[in-house]
Amino acid sequence: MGSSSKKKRKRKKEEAKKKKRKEKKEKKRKSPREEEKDDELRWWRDDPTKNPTRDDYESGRILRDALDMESLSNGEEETSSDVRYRFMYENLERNGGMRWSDQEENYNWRDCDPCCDSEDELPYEPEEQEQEQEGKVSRGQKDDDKKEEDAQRAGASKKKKKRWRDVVERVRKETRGEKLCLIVVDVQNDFMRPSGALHVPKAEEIIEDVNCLVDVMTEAKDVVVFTQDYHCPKHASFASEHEGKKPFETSEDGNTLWPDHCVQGTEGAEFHDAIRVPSSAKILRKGMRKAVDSYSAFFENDRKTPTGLDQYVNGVNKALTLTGRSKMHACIIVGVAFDYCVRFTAEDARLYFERVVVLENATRAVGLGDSREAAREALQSRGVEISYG
Ligand code: VGL
Ligand code: ZN
Repeated sequence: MGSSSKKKRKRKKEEAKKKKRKEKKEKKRKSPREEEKDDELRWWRDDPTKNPTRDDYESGRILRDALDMESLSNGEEETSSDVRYRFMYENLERNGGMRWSDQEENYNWRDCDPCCDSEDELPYEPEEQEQEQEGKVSRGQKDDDKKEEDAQRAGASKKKKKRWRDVVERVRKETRGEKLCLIVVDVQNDFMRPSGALHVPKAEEIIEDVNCLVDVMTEAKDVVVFTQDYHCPKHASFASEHEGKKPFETSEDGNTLWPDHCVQGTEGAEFHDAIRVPSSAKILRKGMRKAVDSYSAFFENDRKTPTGLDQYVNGVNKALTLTGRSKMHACIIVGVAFDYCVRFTAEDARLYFERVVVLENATRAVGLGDSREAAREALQSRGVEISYG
């Protein structure tokens, strides 16, 4: 008797547990509202106007929408690179620059975002820094010659830094004191070292200038981007992949062929040791796709595959605007090579920045044929400023 009633109780308990589990499961199932939401998403996914096709991208419709330039459109048959160039030209002609919504015309970004945490760290006190320098030299004289030499070198580099700071601050002043963007192009061993696979003549001379600029702009909390040419082995831009072709000749389809360079994982692809890459910098790798080269930091050489830098710039701008600051309107570009990656990066940068300034003495050119002059002309015609620091 006792044991059967025990069994009964046990069974009842188990049934109750089962019921509870079932109820829990049912609760887990989607609520009517959630199912409705799912339906909405299904509808969104199936709606051809909301779900862009490959053709939408290639025809430039997506880009046009993204750039909010419907009014400039005059036909769906344009390719996205046509659209981009027309966008650039029309804006340059009509407005003498890009069109941006400027609610915060006189907004000074530094008013609400000091570039240093403490007052005495402010990098905008050039006179005080000179005085400090003089002090150091006199102490060096008292000690020994070596110290004096060190101090002199430090003095020269401080002067250099001041010179570059003046350039940066002039650009900042002319763009209402906003946050700026610095793009340092491809300062990697293969381009910078005389022993590098694709040494750009005299590239090593720009190291100190690039470091000064990076320091100045990092201290001012500007946005600093380093690009890194980062090819897979057997990349289509390598002459070695084209039978009978030598480096610096052109391929069957008219592309310049290069020695094997900046191969992923090799020392040649690393940034030059003497270049200071701050931890806060954005590193943007490009040229990873085997079949397509990427000179520009914004779009690959097919002129329609974005590298992601456009999204980064847009994201920073969105964050700035959401926090009540003005977005970036000016971009400074340095690095190598002036006639290739710097040139195409600067041309494309005009899509995102009202002002693009290439500081030519912090760049060096490969110099194939008239590539340097061609680059200068192309930059000038696209409204890129070539300046010196
Ligand atoms: C570059 C040629 C090939 C450059 C990169 O950084 O300018 N040039 N790959
Ligand atoms: Zn390359």
